[in-house]
Amino acid sequence: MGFFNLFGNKTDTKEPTVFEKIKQAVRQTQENFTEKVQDLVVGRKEIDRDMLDELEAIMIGADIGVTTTEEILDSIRDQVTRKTLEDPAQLRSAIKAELRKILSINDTAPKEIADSGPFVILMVGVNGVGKTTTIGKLANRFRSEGKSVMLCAADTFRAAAIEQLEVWSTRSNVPLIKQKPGADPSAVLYDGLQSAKAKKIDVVIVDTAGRLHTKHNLMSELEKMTRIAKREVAGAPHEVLLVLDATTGQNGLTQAKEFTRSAGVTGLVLTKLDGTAKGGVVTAIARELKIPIRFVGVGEKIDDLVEFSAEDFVESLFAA
Ligand SMILES: Nc1nc2c(ncn2[C@@H]2O[C@H](COP(=O)(O)OP(=O)(O)OP(=O)(O)O)[C@@H](O)[C@H]2O)c(=O)[nH]1
Ligand SMILES: [Mg+2]
Repeated sequence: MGFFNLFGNKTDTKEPTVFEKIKQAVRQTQENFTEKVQDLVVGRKEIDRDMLDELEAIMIGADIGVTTTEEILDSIRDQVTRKTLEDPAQLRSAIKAELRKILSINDTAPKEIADSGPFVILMVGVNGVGKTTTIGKLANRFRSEGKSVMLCAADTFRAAAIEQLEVWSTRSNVPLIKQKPGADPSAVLYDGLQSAKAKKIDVVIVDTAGRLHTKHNLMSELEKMTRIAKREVAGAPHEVLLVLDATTGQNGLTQAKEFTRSAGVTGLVLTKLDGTAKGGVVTAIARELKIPIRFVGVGEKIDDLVEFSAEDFVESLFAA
């Protein structure tokens, strides 16, 4: 990272940089997308219709989504017609520019954590997407930035959910507020917020259930929790982060639309980017939901969470 020791050698920090982490996580997507684009243009003299048809198939295969793919191809066809794009070797950079444009729409900075009263983050999403893991990673991140953090076990539907959060609370060394399995999630949230206010905690991260008896129950529970948070802490919930599993591709979009309706989602976390060859879904999600992607999960370990940046994502996808 630019630190040099007394002898002028670069100090050997084994920690991968944020960029290296994303690059590693998109390796499968790179094979499935960027390398195929490269194979498509190599040795070709002109951009023709066949080439663009093949490009379309590659993009859809990388889960960029039909609508988003069409939008990108329209722009590329237009550039070809106007002869501003003729050389197949330039196709890569044209695609890169299009992806960057789409992804930057939502590239807004996360909300500032103010000094006054707890900053409340509600984590929502269907079961198994990585909510609890992401909470642990976020807790660790905020704590290492010098913030005091508290976790709130409002997924009371499964006994194991509370235990899993407890493991992450120990691992990230932050306190946890919990009740018995089956307790009213809103009551746990209420407790958590009282305790956080009394202890002047900076950030409260709330785990919620991914599944209840019915989808309707789940959504009305989230609405109720949002109301409680609003009543107990001014401006809360400051962030409602919807966690989406990148490996489920376009299904995530359907889930996201439902949560957005009921839970007032303010940001997205896309997990398991490291486990998919279809990382193009990031683009489809950014374009269709118009909600900022805050973080991406790039592995199962505590520091496998990076802040999302359109620039880094696109660069890593096209990096050698
Ligand atoms: N490879 C990889 N695995 C991840 C990532 N994030 C979470 N996981 C794994 O996904 C699985 C589910 O994660 P959880 O955090 O338990 O998911 P959850 O949303 O809390 O699930 P429920 O509590 O059942 O609703 C675990 O095995 C995690 O290790 C990631 O970024 N990359
Ligand atoms: Mg969980």
